[in-house]
Order: sequence, then C-alpha cells, then structure tokens
Amino acid sequence: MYDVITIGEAMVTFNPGSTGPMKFVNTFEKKIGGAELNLAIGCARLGLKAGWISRLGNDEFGRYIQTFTRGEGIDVSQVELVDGYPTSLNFKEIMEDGSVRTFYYRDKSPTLTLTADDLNEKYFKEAKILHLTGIYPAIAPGNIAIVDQAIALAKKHGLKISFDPNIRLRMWTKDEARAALSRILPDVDILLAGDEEMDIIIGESDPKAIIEKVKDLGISYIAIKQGEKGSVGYHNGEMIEAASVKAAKVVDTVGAGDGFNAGVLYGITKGWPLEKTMNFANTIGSMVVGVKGDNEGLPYYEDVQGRLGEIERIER
Ligand code: KDG
Repeated sequence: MYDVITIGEAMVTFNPGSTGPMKFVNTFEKKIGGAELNLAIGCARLGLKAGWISRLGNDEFGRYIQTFTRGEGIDVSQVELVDGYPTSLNFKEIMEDGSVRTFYYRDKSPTLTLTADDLNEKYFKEAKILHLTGIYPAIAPGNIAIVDQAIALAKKHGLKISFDPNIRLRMWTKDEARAALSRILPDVDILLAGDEEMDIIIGESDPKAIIEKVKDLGISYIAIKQGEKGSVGYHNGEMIEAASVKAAKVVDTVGAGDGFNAGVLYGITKGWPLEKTMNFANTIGSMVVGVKGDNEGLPYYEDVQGRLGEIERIER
C-alpha cells in the first residue's frame, strides 16, 4: 500500500557554482528537481511509502533520475524511459539572499508521451493519497485529460486528493493557470497552496478569506503557505496560525514548499492534530532552505525531531 502517489515531471537541475546573475556563472552542479518528485522524496525520507508516475528520456540523465529516485526508496514501477524525448533540464540562478530564478529546457518533455490510458488502475487501488500539482497541467494542455483521469481513478478507489497549485508563470499565463486550476479545486481534499497563488486562482490572498472560500468547495484540509510569515491551517472547523520557524541560513528557497507539503501529508497520514502537523511542516520548510538543491535539504524524520528538540542530536 502506498501512502502517497504522484504524477509529474522531473528534470536534471543545474545548480550554479556561484551566486549572482547566471550569465556570469561558469560552473554548475548536476542535481535533480521537479515539484512532485521532491514531494515524493520528502515523504519517503519521513518514512512514508511513495510512488511516482512519470516518463523520462531514454538517456543518461533519465537513467540518473530513475536510479536516484529508486535509491530514495520511491516506487518507480510506473516510470518509463522513452526514446525521442530528451530528459528535461532546468538551470538555476541563485542570488546572495537565496532568491532564485529558473531557466527551463523542457519543451519536449518525455511526460508528453504519457496518456490517460497509461494510468494503471491497480496502482491507484493500492494508494491512500494522490498528490497533484499545477506544474503537470502547465507542461501541455493535453495533460489536463490525464489529471482528470487520475482524479477519476482516485475518487473511484477512495484516495484523498492533495493539490499544490505550484503556479510557474514561466510556463503559462495567470489566466491560463486560473482556468485550468480552478477546475481542479472542487475535487481536492487537501489543499497545500501559497497565498499569492490563491490570489491568482480565486482572487483572495488573505489566508482566512481563502479558507472561507475553498471550504465551501468541500476541501476539508487546507494549508496556506506564507513563506517567512508562516502558514495557516484549517481542518474540521479549527484554524491554526502557525508561526514560521527561523531558518539558520537561507541559501536556496526552492523545494521548501514541497518539503512543507510532505510534512502536512505526514501529519495527516499519522492522524496528528492540526497544530502539530503545521509546526512540523513549517520546520521542514525551514530546514530545506538551508541546503542548496531542490531536494537535498529534505530531512529524515529523526532530523526533524532533532530540530524540534524532541530527541537529542548526537554529533560525535
Ligand atoms: O517546487 C520546486 C520545483 O519548482 C523545482 O524542483 C523545479 O519542478 C520544478 C519546476 O517546474 O519549477
């Protein structure tokens, strides 16, 4: 049984060897990125069973991502390496304050070869949560049909649907994002969204106003991310404003939201109270920003316990 399954694209991510404008960066480190895969890695490191549905290029980069993912203990039985579609790339620019710009080379994404018929019903039957993002439908308009089929299978087999809009304005316009993502919202059970993203989708950025609007759609678990301001959670009539956890140092903000999401899904899976879940998720977000890379900073469960002071961290 999988705690979480997810669908999406991963890319080889080239992290700059120095901070500052990318045109002056001369060395890059080969890493891996992709919001859905980051989420799966975050869940697996915490101890959940995760599965990833995807397509990679039948090339060295595709094999690298597949091997890495398998090494993280994530099920890759639904990942195929396809000919004629090179594995996508993402180059990152990181400024001194940790802020990031990304430059994608993903126009011929291997995930374009995935069809709705490729979704394996048995896989959905064996899972508890389906996690979706707004990145996958932004790759190509045809992916919306695959998302629809995934939602249909999830509903048929009683999975909870978790959703992070992850709006990437390098991939589509605000109007396109709003049209596609507002269609998904009524099917969502667990919403994990940034306040600015919800402004694009429903025209509200205040967490309380967002919660009021989306709970009427039937979304039962809501976590609104506000970056340095912390997050606001809602479940079963209870609302919690969870203060942000100060990061020791911010070196790379990418992946913090995916880490937060993994923390919320972990808390939900374990049946934790809302407050504990939100603090746990905020703590993970603060740990991710201290490490360069989209998923390298995602902690193991004991690391979070150490950060929360629940266990003693023995250094030597
Ligand atoms: O959430 C982090 C992702 O944005 C990053 O790993 C790369 O998937 C990515 C994207 O499309 O930006």
